[in-house]
Parts: sequence; structure tokens; C-alpha cells
Amino acid sequence: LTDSYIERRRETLANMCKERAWMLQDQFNSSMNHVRSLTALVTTFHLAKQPSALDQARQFFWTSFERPLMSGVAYAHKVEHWQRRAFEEEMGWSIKEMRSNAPRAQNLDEYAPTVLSQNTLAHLASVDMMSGEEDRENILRSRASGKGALTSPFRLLESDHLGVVLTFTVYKTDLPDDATPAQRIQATAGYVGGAFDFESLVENLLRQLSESQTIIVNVNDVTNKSNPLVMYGPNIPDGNEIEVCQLEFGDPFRKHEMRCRFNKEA
Ligand code: WA2
Repeated sequence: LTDSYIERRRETLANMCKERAWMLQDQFNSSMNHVRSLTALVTTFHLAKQPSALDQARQFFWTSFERPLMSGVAYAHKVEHWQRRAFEEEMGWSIKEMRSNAPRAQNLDEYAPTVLSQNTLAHLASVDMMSGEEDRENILRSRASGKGALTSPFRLLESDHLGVVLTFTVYKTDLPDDATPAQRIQATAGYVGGAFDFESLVENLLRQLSESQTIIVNVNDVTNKSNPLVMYGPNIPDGNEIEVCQLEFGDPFRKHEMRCRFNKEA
């Protein structure tokens, strides 16, 4: 093998990997902006103190817009323990635990039951999102910072696929940019989330490209460098003839990358 052959091969791999990383990044960005816009919409209804704020937002959530990469969006409302009885009475249902669907334990400070959801996430209705470890962590991180929070990859409910959840917090009052975490928690109204079904949605995205069988692609959560978590594709270990592209999913707390190599069978 001549040097120029090896050099050309490396360049081809780099270009194919960059193209895929760019496409995924672009679709992720537009989905993230969509979740951000829904958060702004719910915030506006809250700030306007309209009596039927939730009813007005309901149609925006329920309708299945084309939302690239996302399997659905939902809004969970912050309910403190002292509000629980009145809240459940008003809604006509009781707050449920995530995996068991049993009534949520009574001895908790607060809950985050889903009150609005896209039809694809109808199974989240009345589920306390704080009863799921990944969702709970996301809620706490997003509301203290006022920024988007992303989970590490995990199996989404009612799905066989690996995915991540992106959460933005809705506040009841206008907050200054330098508001403290305590002020933010105090002003929290609820949480808008988008579910990214990574395994199936990235597969669809890559299949649209020509020569998709030529290379093997994976996406990793590399927040912990020594323990990369697969979000999509097979694990590709370090080695020669690997191309790595950085991805930016809007949460500085997490790091992601795409890895590509040639498919030896193709
Ligand atoms: N959305 C979809 N599937 C899930 C999931 C989720 N969370 N959690 C587990 N499987 C309403 O952060 C607020 C969405 C959570 C938002």
C-alpha cells in the first residue's frame, strides 16, 4: 500500500464522518430549538396568567409536528406536597410512579406529573417524572441553571431503544440572568422535555445518505472519558483508521462524539 493511497483513504473517511456529524448536529440543533420554543410558549401562557393556560398549550403538544430526531415532547408541572391533594382533585387523576404506574408515595416534598404530551408520549400522562432517576437529575439540573439539561443515554419508556431526554424549565416569573439557583427553584412552574430516540432516529438519518454501508458510525456520550456510553451504533474501540468528530448537544455538562471507520465487509 502506497502512502498516497493510505492518505486518500484517510481523507475519504474524514469527509464521510464530517458529513454525518454535521447532519446529525444540524438536526439536533433544530430539535433543541423546537423544545426551547415550546418552553417559551408555555412560559408566555404562565406569565399572562390566563385561566386556561394549559388548555391553550395542549394542542401544540398533542399534534404530531415533524420533529426531526425526536419521538415526542411533554410538559410536567411542578407540584409541591401541600398542593398535591388539590391538584389531583382538579385534574381528576392521581400522580403515578414511573415504572410501576402505582400511586406515587405520599412522603415526598414535590412531584413533576406530566400534564401535556404529544400523542406519541401519551403513556407519560400523570406520571411523576421525578420518579425516574435520569429525568429527576435532568429536572434538578435544568431548573437550578435555567439552561437545557441532557441525560446520559438510557432506555426510554415504552421503547426498546436507547435515547436521551432534553429538559428546559418554565419559570412563573421573569428572572434576571444572574438569578441564584435558590431563586430559580422558587420560581419554577414546570419542565418541558423532548425525547430523542437516538437508536432509531439516527439510523433513519444515516440510511438516507449514499454509501451508508461503506462506513460504520457510532455516537458516544464521552462525558466520562474512561467510560464512554454508546448512544448509537456498535462500540468502536480506539485504533488506527478511526475518524472522530466532536458533537455539541447544548449541555456543557456533557460531551459527545461521533466515531467512524470503514466497514470491512462492504
Ligand atoms: N420522555 C419520553 N420518554 C421517556 C422519558 C421522557 N421524559 N423518560 C423516560 N422515558 C416531561 O423533563 C420533563 C420527558 C421528561 C419531560
